[in-house]
Amino acid sequence: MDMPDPTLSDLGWRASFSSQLREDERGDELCPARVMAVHRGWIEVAGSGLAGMIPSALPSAEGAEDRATVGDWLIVDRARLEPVRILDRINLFKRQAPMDKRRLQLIAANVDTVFVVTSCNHDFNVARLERYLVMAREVGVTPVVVLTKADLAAQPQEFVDIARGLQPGLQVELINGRDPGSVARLAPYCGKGRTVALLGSSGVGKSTMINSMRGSTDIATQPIRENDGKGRHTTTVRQMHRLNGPIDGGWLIDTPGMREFNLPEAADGIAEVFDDITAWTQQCRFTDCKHVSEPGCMVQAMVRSGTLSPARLQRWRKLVLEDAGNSRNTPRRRLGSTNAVRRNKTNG
Ligand SMILES: Nc1nc2c(ncn2[C@@H]2O[C@H](COP(=O)(O)OP(=O)(O)O)[C@@H](O)[C@H]2O)c(=O)[nH]1
Ligand SMILES: [Mg+2]
Ligand SMILES: [Zn+2]
Repeated sequence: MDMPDPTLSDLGWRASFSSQLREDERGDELCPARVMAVHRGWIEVAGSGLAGMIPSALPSAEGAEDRATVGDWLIVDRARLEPVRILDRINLFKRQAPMDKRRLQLIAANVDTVFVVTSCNHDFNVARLERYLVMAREVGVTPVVVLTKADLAAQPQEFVDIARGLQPGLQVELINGRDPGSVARLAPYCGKGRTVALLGSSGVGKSTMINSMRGSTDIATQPIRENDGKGRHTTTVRQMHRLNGPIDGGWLIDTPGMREFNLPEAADGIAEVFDDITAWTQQCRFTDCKHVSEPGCMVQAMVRSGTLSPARLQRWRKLVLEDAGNSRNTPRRRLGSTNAVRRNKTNG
């Protein structure tokens, strides 16, 4: 199907990138281009009058984040077809590599909204949902919970109610990913130049909803294994999918199925997703309160009064402990901010 090449603003170009350009980066030799897809050793880029594959290696790649990932804006040398530098990102999704926890894997950059996708069946898991929400908040991107397979659940509204209850104001959308009429409700999150990343386990229906949103069938979907409801991983290359069909304008980024992932650093995200508990920890009598059985523990008081469920406290504790463990391996940001031990008590 023929479609006009996207303009820079179609691609998501905005003032915060413009302001980073030097005089010589607006011309014929050097120009901005967005990373559309990442392959082994190669990246696909698109800019004004520029579209194609270039090598992914950057001249000054020192840190773990100095690699191009999907959604990045690069300065590209038009004649040599080589990347010159990465423009400062608005945000960056990353995770610890599954095989090697010390290695960082970059997932997507410059994302406007993240769809946290889960289905109205056995994949639905509050703890996992919260981990994805922590990830989105940590990165600073607004999450929207998308519940798929509404058509398969007897009482889909029950899933919606549980998801809505996770955080005040959390946006939750219920869809049948196979039905274009149903996915149309996601259009307000898309639109010209907007980038949406999809996070969620394999098999929840990410590729299916992308196909329906685009009015295409070209993204491989995979039937889930009947016995355990878990999907196999079909998404290998990470790429931006252009919306210019039923939903017109914007980009979707599918991510690898992340049934298991470790948050590299998550203190801020945890504090946001569990802002109620975080606030209570500030009111405990002791600054190093472990919130177990200390006198004057506000968190335990909230459990006793029925305001905080023990299960939610448990999920919070698990994430905080995990983050403390991860932060030890990440020298750059050793100190989490969710932990009351580190609070400077100035009042009371
Ligand atoms: N009934 C129903 N099936 C769906 C829905 N969304 C996805 N599926 C099916 O679930 C399976 C996994 O979907 P897929 O898009 O490959 O999941 P992904 O791994 O998240 O990309 C496929 O067989 C889809 O047809 C939905 O909303 N309703
Ligand atoms: Mg998929
Ligand atoms: Zn306490």
